[in-house]
Amino acid sequence: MYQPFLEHLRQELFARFALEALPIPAGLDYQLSERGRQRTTIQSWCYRSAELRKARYTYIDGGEAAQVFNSVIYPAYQYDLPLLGIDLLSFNRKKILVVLDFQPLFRDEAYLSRHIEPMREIYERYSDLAQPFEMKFYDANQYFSRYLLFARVGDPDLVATRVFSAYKDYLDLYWQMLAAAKPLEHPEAVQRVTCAHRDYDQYSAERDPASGLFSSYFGHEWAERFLYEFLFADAVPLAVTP
Ligand code: BLA
Repeated sequence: MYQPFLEHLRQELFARFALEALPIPAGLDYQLSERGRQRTTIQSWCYRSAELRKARYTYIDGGEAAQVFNSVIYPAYQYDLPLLGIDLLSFNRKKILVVLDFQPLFRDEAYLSRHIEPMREIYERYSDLAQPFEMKFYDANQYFSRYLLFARVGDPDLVATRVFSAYKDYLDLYWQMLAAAKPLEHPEAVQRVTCAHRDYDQYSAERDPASGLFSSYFGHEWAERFLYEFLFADAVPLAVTP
């Protein structure tokens, strides 16, 4: 269902950046789960370039039962740009959730007007995809912007049309902003961004709503490794779980 989204991101990344593959720990790059008759695969890719310190994406293919495309793009530390966050989910072609955002590293007005305000025009064109749900897992005021697209899509046909179009527009804007970004000059400023990336990973690893889903398909141990060694590799597990 979301393969065209993956393919579009892949093409954009390869066309715009001199990518180098980043290694994914053994066993985390691909996994197969067989529960009854349902085969579910999870596959991930990860790259870096001069402008991007980490660009990762993951596809879960469980046939009709589960289609998930998830990605985070982390710019190099010398850019204080938001992270590009993508989470597209479909379960049984019925529960379809799309989330797309430029995830702010800081929340001061100067930062938001520089890095988040540019999203506004696109956001307003896709207001049907910005639905006012309460977040259950995350705090909407941390690492999410006011121009977040967050929608439950009732009609699966809208994914290939409306959602894909919004996705392409947000990505285009993100590449534009990255191309125009000026590298930070002061080491302290770069250090502040580095810490913000790490805090984002820690926060995200601890709250990831997919943790239960990974465990149910691939086991608890695999799920923990996937979260802390791949998805949010700068996070440290807080407690040792039995
Ligand atoms: C929600 N994301 C979810 C849910 C799942 C995932 C299972 C819960 C859906 C539900 O039952 O309501 C799935 N999350 C994943 C997967 C990965 C993951 C498969 O990290 C990794 C492969 N989530 C992100 C990113 C964003 C994001 C980058 O990983 C930013 C755009 C957003 N996901 C996001 C939000 C929700 C969500 C806002 C709703 C959570 C809530 O209600 O608090």
